[in-house]
Amino acid sequence: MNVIVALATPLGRSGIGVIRLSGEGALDIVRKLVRNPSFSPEPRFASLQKIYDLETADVLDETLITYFQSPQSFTGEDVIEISGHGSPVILRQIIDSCLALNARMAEAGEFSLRALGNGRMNLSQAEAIRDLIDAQTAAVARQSIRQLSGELSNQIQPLKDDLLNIIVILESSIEFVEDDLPEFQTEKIKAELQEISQNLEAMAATFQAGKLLREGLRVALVGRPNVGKSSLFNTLLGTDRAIVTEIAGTTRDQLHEKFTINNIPISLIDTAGLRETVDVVESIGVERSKRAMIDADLVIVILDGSEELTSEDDEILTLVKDLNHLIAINKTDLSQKRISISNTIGISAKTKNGIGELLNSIIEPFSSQNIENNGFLITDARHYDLLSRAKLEIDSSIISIVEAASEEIILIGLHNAMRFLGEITGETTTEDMLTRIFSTFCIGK
Ligand SMILES: Nc1nc2c(ncn2[C@@H]2O[C@H](COP(=O)(O)OP(=O)(O)OP(=O)(O)O)[C@@H](O)[C@H]2O)c(=O)[nH]1
Ligand SMILES: [Mg+2]
Repeated sequence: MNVIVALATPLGRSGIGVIRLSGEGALDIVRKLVRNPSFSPEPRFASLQKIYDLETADVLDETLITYFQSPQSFTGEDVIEISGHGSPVILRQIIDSCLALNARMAEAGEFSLRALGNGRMNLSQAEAIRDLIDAQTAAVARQSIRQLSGELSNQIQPLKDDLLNIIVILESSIEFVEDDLPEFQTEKIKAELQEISQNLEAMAATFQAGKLLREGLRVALVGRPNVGKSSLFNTLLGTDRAIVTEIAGTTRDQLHEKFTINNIPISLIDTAGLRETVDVVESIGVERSKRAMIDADLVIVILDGSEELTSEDDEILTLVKDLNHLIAINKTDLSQKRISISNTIGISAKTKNGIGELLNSIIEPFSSQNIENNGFLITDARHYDLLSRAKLEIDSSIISIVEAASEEIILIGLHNAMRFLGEITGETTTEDMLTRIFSTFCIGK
């Protein structure tokens, strides 16, 4: 394999910057950089080396060079890491020298792709490295580390083993037996398939929490003007971010801010109060509020408890009917009018009364998931999709068994399920898919 090179640390000024080379011949390139044809670094030991300009022989940098001999390296090939001073100019010059010596710039994720090709890790582990690097919160990083250590593949492997056993029994009954399988055996296979299906479903179900952990929850505050949306926005964030006045129609543009509830990232959106208006600016704001409602994972409708419900309130309540929503009655510190709606949460943005309860209600549907009990979560939509598809295929085979279909028919779903499970770890992944997946990696990984 040809030698690839890339900067492994972010581009910019820093204490050190690390350049990584991988491939047969990496050591020859480095020998030329250090102008020492017999340079033979001991694997896994750092050695202090000057790197010279290829043409002028001027010293470019003083570096630490570490050699990882194939196959004991990240990619499984000869890998060399050059730790130079973190000057973008110097690092660029060293990389250019490597390119002049016939290395080629690595593509996004190419180091990981080679590691996969050389059996150093499976696909879900490579994806875990990408997710770890991209993680925005400690909770996501923890899940990625668990995936990296093979937890996902370890959970899937026994299911694949069971599935393979069943496939072997069915295949051999086609090959060798004249009659159909005896009933006790098909019953047993059916029960085993049902168990596999349930296991896959349980794994896929953790994606709801996993996605939340990774992407956070978009929560939009909506209501007619002056009910206290911006006041609640500020109270939840604990800052005076939004302008609050007693004038109806204060908020025009949407405001977005992030905060967390029990480690769950929340993206909070304050919107313009919804009402019919002839004001051009305000009416644009109203349109945006409606869009924000549709895009949100959760809508919090705010009503003013000190006033009667208005037709505007009624309209908003109709709008959110089919959306995931909560209803909060604000201004409970003032004398209250009777609002005959069930399942509301009384709050006061001013005194902070009821805010704790509101926070709990926001994350309630997710806290019953494994988030606190530290379970392993599916965080990648690709894995979720494959698990769900594998389950559906198995379910269709179960139906075929119930319908006393032939072994050939039953096997179709089982082979498909096997292929989908194999795609998670990369055994049955096509070349294009790999290219697509690895293009989401960063260069130098
Ligand atoms: N007493 C009391 N007043 C509140 C409370 N929340 C908000 N207010 C007052 O209600 C008025 C409107 O508050 P805002 O937060 O600007 O209301 P809004 O829903 O964002 O209004 P628009 O941006 O115009 O749609 C202000 O005078 C706030 O001080 C509360 O819990 N109790
Ligand atoms: Mg406002």
